[in-house]
Amino acid sequence: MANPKLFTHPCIHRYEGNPVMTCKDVPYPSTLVFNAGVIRYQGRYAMTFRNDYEHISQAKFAGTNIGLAFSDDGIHWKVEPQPVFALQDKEIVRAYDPRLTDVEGQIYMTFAVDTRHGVCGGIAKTDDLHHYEMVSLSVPDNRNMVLFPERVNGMYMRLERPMPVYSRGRDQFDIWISESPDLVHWGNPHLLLAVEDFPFANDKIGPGAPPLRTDAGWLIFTHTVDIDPTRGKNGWEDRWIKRYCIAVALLDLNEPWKVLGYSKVPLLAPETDYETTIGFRTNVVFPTAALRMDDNIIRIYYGAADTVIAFAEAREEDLIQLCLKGE
Ligand code: BMA
Repeated sequence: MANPKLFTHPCIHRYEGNPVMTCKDVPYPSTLVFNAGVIRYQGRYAMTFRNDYEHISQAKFAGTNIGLAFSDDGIHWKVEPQPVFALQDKEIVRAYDPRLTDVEGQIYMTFAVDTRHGVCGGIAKTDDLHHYEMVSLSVPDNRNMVLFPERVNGMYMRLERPMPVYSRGRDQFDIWISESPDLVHWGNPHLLLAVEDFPFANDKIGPGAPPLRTDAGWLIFTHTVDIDPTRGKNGWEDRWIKRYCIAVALLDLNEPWKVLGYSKVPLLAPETDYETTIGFRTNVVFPTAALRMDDNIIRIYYGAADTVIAFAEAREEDLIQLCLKGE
């Protein structure tokens, strides 16, 4: 039997001008523009985004790099003339899915790194968003790493998503939290949220946006995945049986490994044409940034159908209540 249809929660509203960035905005080879880190930068907004270029076949592209764009309002973006980040050598295949965090005045980008010996999580630092210095790379298999914007009890904190294929089986993957004195040495890991916590996920979950501080706790936006073998041809691939939704959770401010509550229904489920039918991988909404706007509105940026960048907004208080009440 097919999985049930999932719906977006009424507390969140998509921007009616979505998508806010597509490959048409990019002045260099570009096919898919999605999964972007967004921060406030020098009174404006800055974004680093994943760019897959030159479609070869099915899920194959000639390459992936990371582009940079600026905006006055977070809606209309101007892309810099050249990509700003790419990793490739004998061992490293590519870097992708960047997230940006301003940690106490220093900007860091976290990203996934495909290597010939597994998928790792990378952390780099930058002062100008054009130049990056590697800080650390995790052991495989790990990705979807995001940094907290401030230290907690003197320690840097990150959310991450190891992939315990051997013990849990493909793809029962969960969200973990760990800490570091210097962003290089990471330890004291705790399981934060497991895939089976979410009634609408049966596959895997992973961190999305870097945590956002509220008076009630850290708000985190995660992706949740359900698979349905009855799904077949979809997007550009012969077979794609996953659906990605967005969920929200609230963590204790001082002990962020304690979950205060989380949504038992999706916050955002793929519903619009740019999330469900137009694009490479349909039925994907993948959160990667959350910013507080005026009037305590939270704006969540997400990749849609692995093809474009969109955002949706909700009141901070509604998101907190959704976490505390569950639905
Ligand atoms: C994940 C990552 C993301 C992508 C998502 C949906 O595993 O590869 O980059 O957005 O799948 O395809």
